Amino acid sequence: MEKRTLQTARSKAMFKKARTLIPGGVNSPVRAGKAVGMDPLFIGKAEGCNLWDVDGNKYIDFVCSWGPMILGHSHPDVVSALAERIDKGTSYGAPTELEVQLAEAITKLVPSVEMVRMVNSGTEAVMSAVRLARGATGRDKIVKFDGCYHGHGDSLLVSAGSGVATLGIPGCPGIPEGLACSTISLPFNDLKAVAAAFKSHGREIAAVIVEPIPGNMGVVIPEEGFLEGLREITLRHDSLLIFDEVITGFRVSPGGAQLLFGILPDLTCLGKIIGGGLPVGAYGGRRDLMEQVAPEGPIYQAGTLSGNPLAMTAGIATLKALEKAGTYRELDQKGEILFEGILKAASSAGVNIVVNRVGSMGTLFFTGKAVKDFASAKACDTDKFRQFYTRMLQQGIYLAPSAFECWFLSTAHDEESLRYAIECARNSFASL
Ligand code: KE4
Repeated sequence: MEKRTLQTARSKAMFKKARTLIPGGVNSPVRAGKAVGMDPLFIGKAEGCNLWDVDGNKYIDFVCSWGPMILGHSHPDVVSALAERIDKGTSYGAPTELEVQLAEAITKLVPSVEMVRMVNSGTEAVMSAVRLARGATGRDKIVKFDGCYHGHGDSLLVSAGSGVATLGIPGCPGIPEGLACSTISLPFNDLKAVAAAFKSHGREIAAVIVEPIPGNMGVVIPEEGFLEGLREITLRHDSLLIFDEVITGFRVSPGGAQLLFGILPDLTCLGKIIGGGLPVGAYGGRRDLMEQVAPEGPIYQAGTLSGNPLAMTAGIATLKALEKAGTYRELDQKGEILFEGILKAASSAGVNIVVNRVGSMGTLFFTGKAVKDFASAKACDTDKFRQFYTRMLQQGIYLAPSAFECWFLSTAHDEESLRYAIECARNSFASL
């Protein structure tokens, strides 16, 4: 493989200054690249499936801003909708027709969502859904799963995935013991453990929250009957089932994982794609639950910029573009081309990898064994991942700097970019 040493002087200089002003030089830890031993690149612009860093290096982007950019960057429909809206003001702190339009689109497409509240991030969506579940049931305990990440809300930063797993942070200082002990974290795909938890604490458990297809320990596929089992056991104990679809919502189907699997949770958390790259989160579900949220009901949640007109505009334009016939079949086909090609390349290089993929989200694990929960994900060879990551970046392939994240594809990734990525993977495997 021709070794291309990236010229990143401007990124380095920016990072040096950023570190004097921003913790770790980044506004979100996983971007720092600590896990792969590299300083972050500062991005100057993005278009389609490409990013350019501030030194002018071009990359094919498989991070897609950690999921939101399912149409690729600077999609013409999104850009023109924002351009048309921008001179009408950026924020009013008052209701607009736009938030009603986005709410209508979400409630039409996501099977279990009868009513929805906009917030500004996935974390806020999860925090609000958990508070609602606790308020509606009068119970305190929450069940989550090891390796699942539900944002940085206090109750959920227990045995979390994503950046917490990437940085190997054991627990997190600053979370009151009284709160942390209200969270029970169990192995994903382990219904027996769930049954045991309900046997011991059933009447205290407000809700089970789950990423229906986890993306934060890398992609892990729910085993046959696991999600159905969660639905059944929560119903039996008058607990609520919360699907955290911040990643899977509008990613794996027009109605998320709940449409794909035909399971109706009581509450759903959304984010990423519904903002089209601008800050949007949302939580919604059964009307009888959502009507307990202020000002309709007593459970308080609020936000200065919730329903922001520009964010709504980008979200509406994104969901509209995703309605194009065949979009999800095309995304799935692209995912298959990419990961089948990478599997073949690894096999011919004698490198053991496992790929877990659903549609246009997937993860490559350096292991010869199945990856079905956090323990098996953590057992993978992260050192090999680090080497692979570096070699891919040197060839112009931009991956998440963590073994515990997803590769995301967009409608902007064309056959040529996928073939090139496979070629780069072949070169990288050969030099491992
Ligand atoms: P945000 O608060 O970052 O918008 O969403 C939190 C969140 C909630 N639920 C799920 C399933 C999520 O994946 C996330 C955030 N995802 C991570 C990456 N896997 C965001 C990247 C980052 O932290 O910078």
